[in-house]
Amino acid sequence: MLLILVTLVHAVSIVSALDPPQETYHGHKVFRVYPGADTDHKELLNTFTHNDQVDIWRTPRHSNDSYDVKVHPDIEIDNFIQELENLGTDYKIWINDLQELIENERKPSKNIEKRATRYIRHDAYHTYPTILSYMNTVAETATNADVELGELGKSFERRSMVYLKITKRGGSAGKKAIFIDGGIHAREWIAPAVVLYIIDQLAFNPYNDPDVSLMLDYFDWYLLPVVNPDGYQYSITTSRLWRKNRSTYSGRCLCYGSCVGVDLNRNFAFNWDPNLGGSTVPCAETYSGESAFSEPESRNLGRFLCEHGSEIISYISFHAYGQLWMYPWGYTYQLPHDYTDLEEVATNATRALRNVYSSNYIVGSSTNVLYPAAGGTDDYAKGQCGIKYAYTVELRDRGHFAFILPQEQIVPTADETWTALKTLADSIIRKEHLNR
Ligand SMILES: *[C@@H]1O[C@H](CO)[C@@H](O)[C@H](O)[C@H]1NC(C)=O
Ligand SMILES: *[C@@H]1O[C@H](CO)[C@@H](O)[C@H](O)[C@H]1NC(C)=O
Ligand SMILES: *[C@H]1O[C@H](CO)[C@@H](O)[C@H](O)[C@H]1NC(C)=O
Ligand SMILES: [Zn+2]
Repeated sequence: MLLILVTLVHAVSIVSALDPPQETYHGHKVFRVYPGADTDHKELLNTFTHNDQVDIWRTPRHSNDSYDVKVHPDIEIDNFIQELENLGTDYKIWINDLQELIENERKPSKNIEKRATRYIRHDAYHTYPTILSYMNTVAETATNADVELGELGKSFERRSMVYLKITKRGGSAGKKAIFIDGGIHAREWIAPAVVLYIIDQLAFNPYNDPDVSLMLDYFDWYLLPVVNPDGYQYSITTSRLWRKNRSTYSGRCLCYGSCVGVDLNRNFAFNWDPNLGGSTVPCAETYSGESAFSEPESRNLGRFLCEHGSEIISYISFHAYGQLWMYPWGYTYQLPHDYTDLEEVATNATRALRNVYSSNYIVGSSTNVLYPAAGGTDDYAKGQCGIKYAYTVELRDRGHFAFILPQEQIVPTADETWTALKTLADSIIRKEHLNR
C-alpha cells in the first residue's frame, strides 16, 4: 500500500509539471464560415481541401450553421479571405491565435481540493503512461467493485490498449454490459478524461453516489479510456491537434506536411467507404485507410466488440466537440429499424445532462445530425456486432474552445456526462426489462 501511494504522488507531480506540446501554433487561426443556403458547398470545400494547411474541424448541420476551419499562418490569409468573399460566404475569425488557447488550456483549475480523488486528479489532462499506471492502481485497489485489467491488443507503435472490466463485488455472471471508450481521435482530450472519471465513480464511488450500486447491480462495465494511445501521446507531447493514429506511409505522399496516420473512426468494417465522409488521400485528416481494418487499433477494438456482442447492450464512444448525442447510421441517411428506442434513451439521457449545468445536446442519427461518414465505430457495433444502443457522443463544447477545452472544464463536463450515463442505464433497464 505504501508503495502504491508513493508511486501515486510521483505520478501526480509528473502531471503538474507537464509541458505544453512542442509544436507551437502561433498565428494559427480558426475561421467560422457560414455558407448559408445558397452557397455551393462543393466550391467551398474545394477552397478548404485544395490546401492541406486548412483543417476542417467541424461541418455545418443546417443552413444557418458553420464550418470551423483551422488555417495555418503560412497560408496567404488575404487570398483565403478573398476566395471566401468571391463565393459570397460569410465568415469571421473565431480564434485568432491558437497558441494562446493551448497555453491557457493547462492552467491549474481553482477547485483542486474537490477534484483530486484518491488516486487521480480529474482537473488535469494526463499522459498515456499516467493513465496506464492509474488503471493498474484501480485494478489493485478498487474498494467498490471487482476490477479486472485487460488488453485489447497493441497499437501500431506497440503500446498496450488497456481496458478495465468493472463488475459488482462478488456479482453473478450473465449480466448485460455497457462498453465505453474515448480517445479514438487523438486531439479530443476531454474524452479520455471523462472515461477516467467514470472509472473512478464505479470503482471507488468517491462521492458516495447512491446510484452507483444500482448501476453495478444491473450491468457489467467495460472502459477503454484511449483507443488510440499512439496518437493521444503524440498529441500530449508533440503536436496538440493531432487527430489520427501514427501509421506511416513513407514515400507515397508528396503533399505538404507529414502524411502520417489513419482516421480510425473511418476504418471500421461495416459498409466501409472512403468516399463517404472519409478520404482516400493519405494526407487528409479523415483518411480512411487502405482498406477496412487496415489499422491494428480498429481491428483490436472491432474484434473485442463482436466477440462480446451478445453480452454488450450499449456501446458509447466519446469524442469532442459539438455537444451531440448520436446513434447510427453514419453511412446512410436511413435510420435503424429500432431507432425510436435509441432516440428515446438518448433524449432522456441528454435531458438529465442539461439539468446539471444547462448544457444543450442535439440528439439524432449521425448522418442527420452531423454528416455522412462511413467506417465509424458505432455503425460497426450495431450493424456488425448486434449491440443495440450504440452511440457516438461529441462532448463539450460548442466551439468556443473547441478541442482546446481548459482543464477547469473537465470536472463539470464529466459530472454532467455521468448524470446522463446514469439516466441512459436506467432507461435501458426499463426498455429492455432487465433484471438484476
Ligand atoms: C436561419 O436564419 C434565418 C434568419 O435568421 C431564420 O429565419 C431561419 O429560421 C434559420 N433557419 C434555421 C434552420 O435555423
Ligand atoms: C423517458 O422520459 C419520458 C418523460 O419523462 C418518460 O415518460 C419515459 O418513460 C422515459 N423513457 C425511459 C425508457 O425511461
Ligand atoms: C495507423 O496508421 C498506419 C498507417 O500510417 C498503419 O500502417 C498503422 O498500422 C497504424 N498505426 C500507426 C502508424 O500508428
Ligand atoms: Zn472525434
